[in-house]
Amino acid sequence: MGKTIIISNRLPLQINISDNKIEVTPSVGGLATGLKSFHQEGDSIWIGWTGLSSEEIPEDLQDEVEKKAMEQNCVPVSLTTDEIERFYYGFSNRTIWPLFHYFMEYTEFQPEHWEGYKTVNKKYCEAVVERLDDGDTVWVHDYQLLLLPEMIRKKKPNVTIGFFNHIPFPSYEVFRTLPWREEILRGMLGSDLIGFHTYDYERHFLRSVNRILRHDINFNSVNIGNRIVKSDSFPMGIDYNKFRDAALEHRTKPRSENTDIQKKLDYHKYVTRNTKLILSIDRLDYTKGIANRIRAYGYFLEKYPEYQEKVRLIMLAVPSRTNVPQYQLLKKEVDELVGRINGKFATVNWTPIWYFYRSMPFENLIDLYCSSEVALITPTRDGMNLVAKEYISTRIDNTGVLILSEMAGAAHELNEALIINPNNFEQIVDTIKQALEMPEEEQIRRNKVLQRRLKRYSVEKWAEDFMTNLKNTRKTRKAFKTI
Ligand code: GDG
Repeated sequence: MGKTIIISNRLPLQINISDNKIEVTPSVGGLATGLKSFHQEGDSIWIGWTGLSSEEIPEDLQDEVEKKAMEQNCVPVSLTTDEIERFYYGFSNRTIWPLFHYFMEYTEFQPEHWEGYKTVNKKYCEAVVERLDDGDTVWVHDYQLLLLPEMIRKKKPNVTIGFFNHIPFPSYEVFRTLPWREEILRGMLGSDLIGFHTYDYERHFLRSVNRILRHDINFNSVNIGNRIVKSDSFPMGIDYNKFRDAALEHRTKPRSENTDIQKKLDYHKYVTRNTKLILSIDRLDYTKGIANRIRAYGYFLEKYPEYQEKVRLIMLAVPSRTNVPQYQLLKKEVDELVGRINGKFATVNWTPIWYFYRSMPFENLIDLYCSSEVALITPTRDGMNLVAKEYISTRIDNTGVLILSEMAGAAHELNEALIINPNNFEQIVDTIKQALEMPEEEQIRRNKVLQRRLKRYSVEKWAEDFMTNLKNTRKTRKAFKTI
C-alpha cells in the first residue's frame, strides 16, 4: 500500500508573515475535513499553493515556510506574481471558470494565459513527481489543474490517479468553443477515475470526450486504447456533525456570551416584532445570481407590500477574485442595488437589506444560519453549493425553508427544498412568499428528510466513496492488461 498525495490549487493552510515571523495555521474548509483521514495517513501529503506569491515571502524565510508547512504534511508550490496572474486570475478564472458556468460573454481566450496555465500545471507536476513512488495514489482537485493527471501519468505510468471537478462541466456545445479543448480533455484523461458532483456534468464530459477525441464510451468507461478511464458522480457533502454541534452549542449558549452579531439580530427581531430573516451567503461571484436575487427581493417588497417591515434580507457577500474586472463590476452593481432598494423602502424602524461585504468567522456564520427563517440561494450555475446544505444542517428544531436554484448541483439531492429557476422572477417572488407562510409542520417534515440525507452522505463519506472507487480501478487496470 503506497501513500496518498492530494493536490489542490490552494493548501489547506493560512500563512501570515509579519515582522519577519511566520505563522502557519491549518484552514479547515470542507475539502480538508473530508480528506483528513487520507491526509493524515502514514506519509501522505498535500501539495498546493500557499496563497502568497514568491515575491511576498522574503528569501531568507522561504525554507522556514516549507518547514512549517511540512509539519502539517503540506508541500508548498511556489508561484511568482506573473504566474499567478496568468494561471490563476487568467486562464483559471477568466477562461475555465466563466466557460464552465456558461458565461460565454465573460470567457477570454488568451494564448498567454494558456501558456501560464501549462507552465504552472507543470510546476505542480514536478512537485508531485519528486515525491511519488509506484503504487502511490494521487487525488487531483479542480479546474485549475485539469492538465495535471496526464502530466503525472507520462512521468509515472504506474500510479493510481483520481481527479475531481468541483465546478459544473458544460455541455459539449459550450465546451467545444475552447481553443484548447483537446488538451484539456487529454489532461483529465490521464486519470483512472474522474469524479463530478452530478450525473449531468459527467454525461457532458463523456459526450465531449466522444465528440472531440472520438474515444469509445461504454456507459461510464472511456477506452483510450491502452487504458480504461472511469467516470462517476460523487455529490460532495458537508461536515454534518461540525455544523450540527455548532448549532447545538449556539442554542444552549447563555445570552451574555452571544456574539455581537447575534445580539444585534436578537435586538432587531425584538424591536421590529419578529421580522423574519431571509439569508443570502456566497462569495461575490457572478455565477451566484446575487444581483438578480436582490432585484427579485425588491420586486417582492413591491408586489407584496404587506411584507414591508416584516422581512429583512441579510446578505453576506465574501470578497473574491477582486483582480478580475467582472468581479469589480459586480461589486459596483450589488452596492448600487442594495443602496437603491434600501433607499426606496427603508423606514425609520427598518432597513430592508443588511449587507456585509466581508468574510465572517465561523461562529458568525452559524449565528446567521440559526437565526434565519429562510435561505435564498439562487445561482445561475453552481457545481454543488455547500451553503444550502450547511443551512439545513444547522436547523436544530427542524424549522426553516430553503429556496434553492435548480441550477445548483445541490438541487439534485435536496428535492424537499423549494426549487426555483433563477431566471424566473415571478417564481422567485412567489416562492419567497410561500416560504414565509409555510406552516411549521411542513417545514419540519421537509427538513427532517433533508437532514437525514445530509447526515448519511457527509463529506467524509464522499471522500471515502471516491477513494474506494479509485482504488478499485487498479483491479480493472490489471484485468485490462491481461486481455
Ligand atoms: C466551489 C463550487 C462547490 C462562505 N462565506 C463564509 C464562509 N463560507 C463558506 C461556506 C461554504 C463555502 O464557504 C462556500 O462553498 P460553496 O459550495 O457554497 O461555493 P464555492 O466557494 O463557489 O465552491 C461549489 C464547492 O466548490 C465544493 O465542491 O459546492 O459549487 O463553486 O462552506 O460555509 N466561511 C466562513 N466565513 C464566511 O464569511 N468562515
